[in-house]
Amino acid sequence: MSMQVTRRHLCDNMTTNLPLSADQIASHNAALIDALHDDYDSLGRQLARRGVKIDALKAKVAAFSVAVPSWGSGRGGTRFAKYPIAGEPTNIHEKLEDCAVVHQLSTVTPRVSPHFPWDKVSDYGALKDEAAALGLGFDAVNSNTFQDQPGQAHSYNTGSLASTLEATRQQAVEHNIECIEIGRKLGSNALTVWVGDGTNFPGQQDLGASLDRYLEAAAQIYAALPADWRMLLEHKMFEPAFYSTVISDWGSSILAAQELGPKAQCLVDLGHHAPNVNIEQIVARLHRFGKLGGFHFNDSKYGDDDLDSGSINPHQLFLVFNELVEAELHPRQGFNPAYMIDQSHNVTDPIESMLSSAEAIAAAYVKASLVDRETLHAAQAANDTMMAFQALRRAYNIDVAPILAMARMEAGGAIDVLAAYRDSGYRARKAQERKSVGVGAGIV
Ligand code: PSV
Ligand code: MN
Repeated sequence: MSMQVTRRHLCDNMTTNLPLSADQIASHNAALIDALHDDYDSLGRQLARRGVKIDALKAKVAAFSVAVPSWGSGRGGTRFAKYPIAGEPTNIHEKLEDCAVVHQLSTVTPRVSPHFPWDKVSDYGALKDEAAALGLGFDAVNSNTFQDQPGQAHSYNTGSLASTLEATRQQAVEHNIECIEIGRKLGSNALTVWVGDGTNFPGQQDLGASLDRYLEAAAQIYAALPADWRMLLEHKMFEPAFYSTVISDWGSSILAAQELGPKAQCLVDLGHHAPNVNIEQIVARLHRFGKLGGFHFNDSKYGDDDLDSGSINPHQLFLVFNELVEAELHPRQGFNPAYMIDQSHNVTDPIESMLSSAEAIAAAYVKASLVDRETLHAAQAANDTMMAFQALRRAYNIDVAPILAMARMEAGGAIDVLAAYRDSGYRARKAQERKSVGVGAGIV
């Protein structure tokens, strides 16, 4: 679930059904291997001059992983429209297959975070085996009380955990408890709870009482958590509620997590903040109080755009990882964040977007690991602002691509993930095999 977990090697005994041919990846790599060694050795010499061992960094990245969202394998669209592509997955089995392609090429995404009821099946034991045969495990399970489902007894049009209606709140609690039960069967150990509850008009609801209702309902879910599980509270400032949301920011989130208990922690989705908020400082604060539970990585220009990680502001991603590496070195009350991608791919092939994002996230982690912390801390202590800033800048400016590529290749992945994916002809094959997705609005 985190940086501490060693990446699953692709030749695992359980892995019997990989979607891409290992020979094809190897022959693709063969054409690039000499250039990679050249770049890796040159970078190794450059880093050695700074006292950094490149192989140690490579080992760090080899142990790093981030989960992919099951819903990220489809063309999400916006609330206005969705333009599906041929060969897009229409069920969890096909989504897993696509996530397996991402992991096979990137070797950095060994787990999938499922969303219910979107990913409902009748036999979760069989689904776990199916994932294992594809080289995958499951990460945090996500509940969905922000949409009505066919046949549902009570609408969420008044909210869910914070609804004024007792029966609706109860239904939302039961759904979350069902998600925990499903997650147990899948081998997960965390539940991510994001609710769309909130208001669109001043005066629509009592701001204090709605939080009371949320806390009371969330406590019932918390009580159903197995001993080794965590409940990750995801905050979001706006959308679908545009005036107030119940868990609107990291302040509300940490207050709720503190009230619920030690198994409740906060999840930071990079798109869920007010514009220009200092997210890296939020990360440091949450860690300080033992409440940093996990991440939803994505990027944005304006709001919750759900763009690919690192596509708009890779420097912010680096600064977030700078805090995470600092936290890793100084664990305080423990440090085990669940790293997940949460994106909506509107105009790209979702597999390509997840490959690109996984690389951007891993790059930010390696760059943050490259920061000379002794120099940084000494400059901070001496109030030498410029040198402290330069300690970060020097790490950020290094092109770490050869380290990532070498770690991938050694784990059975591709040196050039996008080229290998395109050469594989995977999507065109799936376009022949899979039924087409209907048009309509996407997820919010
Ligand atoms: C809400 O915007 C969110 O970030 C939550 O994580 C949801 O579960 C996910 O997106 C999918 O809609
Ligand atoms: Mn999210």
